Amino acid sequence: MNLRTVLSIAGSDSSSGAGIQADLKTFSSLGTYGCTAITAITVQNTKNIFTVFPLPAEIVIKQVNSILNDIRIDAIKIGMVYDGIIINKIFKVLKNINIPLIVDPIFTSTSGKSLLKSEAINDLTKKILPLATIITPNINEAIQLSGIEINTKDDIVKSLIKIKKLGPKNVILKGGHLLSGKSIDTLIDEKLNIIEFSNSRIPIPESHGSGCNFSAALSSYIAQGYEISIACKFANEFINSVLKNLLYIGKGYPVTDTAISTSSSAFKFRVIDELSIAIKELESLSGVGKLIPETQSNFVYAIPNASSIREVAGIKGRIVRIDQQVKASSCIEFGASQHIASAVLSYMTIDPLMRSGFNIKYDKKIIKLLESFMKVSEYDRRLEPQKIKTKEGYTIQWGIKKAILKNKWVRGIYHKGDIGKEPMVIMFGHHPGEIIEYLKKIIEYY
Ligand code: PXL
Repeated sequence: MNLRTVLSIAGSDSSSGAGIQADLKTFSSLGTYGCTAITAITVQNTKNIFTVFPLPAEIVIKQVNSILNDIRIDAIKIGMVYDGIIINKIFKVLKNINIPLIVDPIFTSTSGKSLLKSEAINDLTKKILPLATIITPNINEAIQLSGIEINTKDDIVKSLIKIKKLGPKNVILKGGHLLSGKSIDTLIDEKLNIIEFSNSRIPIPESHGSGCNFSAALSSYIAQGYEISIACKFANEFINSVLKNLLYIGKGYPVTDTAISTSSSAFKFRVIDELSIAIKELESLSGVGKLIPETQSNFVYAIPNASSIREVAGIKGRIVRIDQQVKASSCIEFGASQHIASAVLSYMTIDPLMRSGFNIKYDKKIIKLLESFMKVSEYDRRLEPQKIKTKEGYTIQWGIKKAILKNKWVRGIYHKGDIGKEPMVIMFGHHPGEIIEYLKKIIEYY
């Protein structure tokens, strides 16, 4: 693999929402290799930053040099630098090298803690900003750098022009903090063109780490060789997609975790792959047809840690009976199944590994066969409390939990129906391949 690389010079965040930890996750998510030089260790959680412990400047520089002397670095990102001594040493190294430099001018944290000593602001502005290929202030940082209050689009442009005069080749002002209907990032490029990147603003509370993730994504795209305006557009789109998956991992600010967002996309790919293999095998089995209920079947598979139907893949339409065999009536899609997906999601609240499900018809002989090789449990739909019955989709959740409480580790759960409701069995497995194995056993003796 011919990987592009980014060196991040930044602070450590023990809660991993921002700083070095966030940078590394974003670099990897976007297919770049991240190296680090840690400037300071922060003691923090999602609520607050308790301590900032700067490392000796020589140690910071030794980290930078050890990387630059060994690895070809395609972009350098600067985040929290904290004090003037560190900034001056970084300046001495960077002024002699010609690698794209992305600077996130970090002054304070979301929670309001100072991340740059006030006497060091001048050093950052005078020494580091003139070396930058691009700098990525948010609204507050832009106000501080330009001295211009920002209330309107005009103010943004005025502020950008003033910041550009400090020496960076390009400036992108992140608009996430602007309380309008849209999140607009505004770029002033080398030729003084003003370019806007807009995305519908996601109505979210203040989050921790989105600024670091934006500049880390921008650094990755620049390292990969994209020109500045394209890299900005991609970074804007990336952050917008990540903000849809805010994580309430602690008791304070939600965090943005770019690696979790990317791994859930990867899980989706694997789930579709495994489910489609299982469905091919299902369609090749002779004798499955007679197990299909009147209301037909669905075969579902959830991604790890799924909590909504959109995270459970199933067959759009149903699996239909054709004589002795079955056929999927359409393709695999996330969110395609209501009923069987809800059953699996309910099971997953008790055992998160039980991610696959398939329903077959109920008869006494099938239950006997199932009981010969798996644990089976039942629930009685007629005993369902009235207030649950009237809520669409809740019966199955109630029933599955009831059946599991009766008999732990069950793989088969059935009910004998209710007025207008066909009796049904649902088989559960860790993955769809297990369910295919159950089906083969049933067919053999049924
Ligand atoms: O989001 C700015 C930031 C950068 N770096 C570190 C941080 C923070 C915010 O808390 O802790 C280490």
